[in-house]
Amino acid sequence: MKKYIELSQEVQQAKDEGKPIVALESTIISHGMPYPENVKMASEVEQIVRDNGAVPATIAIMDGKIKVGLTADELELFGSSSDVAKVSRRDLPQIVAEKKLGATTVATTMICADLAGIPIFVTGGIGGVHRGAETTMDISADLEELAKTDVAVICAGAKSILDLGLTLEYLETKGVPVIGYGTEYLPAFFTRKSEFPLNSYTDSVDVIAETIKTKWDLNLKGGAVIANPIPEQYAMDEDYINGVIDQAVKEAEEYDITGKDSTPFLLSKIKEATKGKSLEANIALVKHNAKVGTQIAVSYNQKTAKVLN
Ligand code: PSU
Ligand code: MN
Repeated sequence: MKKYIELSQEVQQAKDEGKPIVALESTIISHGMPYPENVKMASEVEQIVRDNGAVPATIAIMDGKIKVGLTADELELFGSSSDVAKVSRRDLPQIVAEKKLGATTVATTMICADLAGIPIFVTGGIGGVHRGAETTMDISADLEELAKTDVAVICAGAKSILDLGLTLEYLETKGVPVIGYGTEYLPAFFTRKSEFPLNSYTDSVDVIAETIKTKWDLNLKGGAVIANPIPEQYAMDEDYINGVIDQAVKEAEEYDITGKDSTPFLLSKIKEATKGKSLEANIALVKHNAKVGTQIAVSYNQKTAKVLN
């Protein structure tokens, strides 16, 4: 196992010193945003993590290794290369074995973070049950991962490219807590709320950290979703963005886009149709998640710190 994992110096040192670490995914960089905005976003998010008292660990696959913590040059490579595979749980062994460049999805980032002993992970949005899944069966591997891997994911909910109601139902079935941070409704990524109420919400990062810790203390396997709404000033008009998303979903059907291509296709269509406005919102919400997620990581770290003497 160990031979496949390579921690950056910064991450290794943080581990040795018992400092809080925040995992970050790389599919959002390679397949979720265009170059060069993606690289700029990634390095700014890393800095926000540092400024709030933790160490960032962006995760990606390279040279037959799971890299936990990337250098600036590696971030640039993953952001600018057109030759990066989108790696979900299914794809991980092949991309590692073939020593290809791979960007990790939420599911795979959870797997790798868990292997590296990092329980807190920040991203933009999770995958979920796609609209029409009752016939296509397109359900992101992210949900199954949340069911079984002990990593908490801080996100801005999920985009309404998905069926948000079914996504919540799936998470409930699998016993995955979805905790609203400062909201009683599931945030819909570009907008602060959806029509779906959450049964768990709080305004306190300490309560979130305590809840996650309690879950794992009780031996309840699996992750948690911490849903943090986009800051008000970046939120998009609900009718407008939903119209754009409906159109993108229709085009995906027309072009018969399926499988792992579906989410990246929809994201790039939305960006095109909003003339970059959606990208701006996307970047703002990831940065906000980085701040809140780091506060959770710091709190969690204090609660679980080994007493050193
Ligand atoms: N949603 C976004 N931006 C993203 C993704 C989802 O708003 O970049 C990425 C994440 O990496 C997520 C993946 O894990 O897409 C889900 O892909 P799929 O639906 O193929 O499981
Ligand atoms: Mn899918």
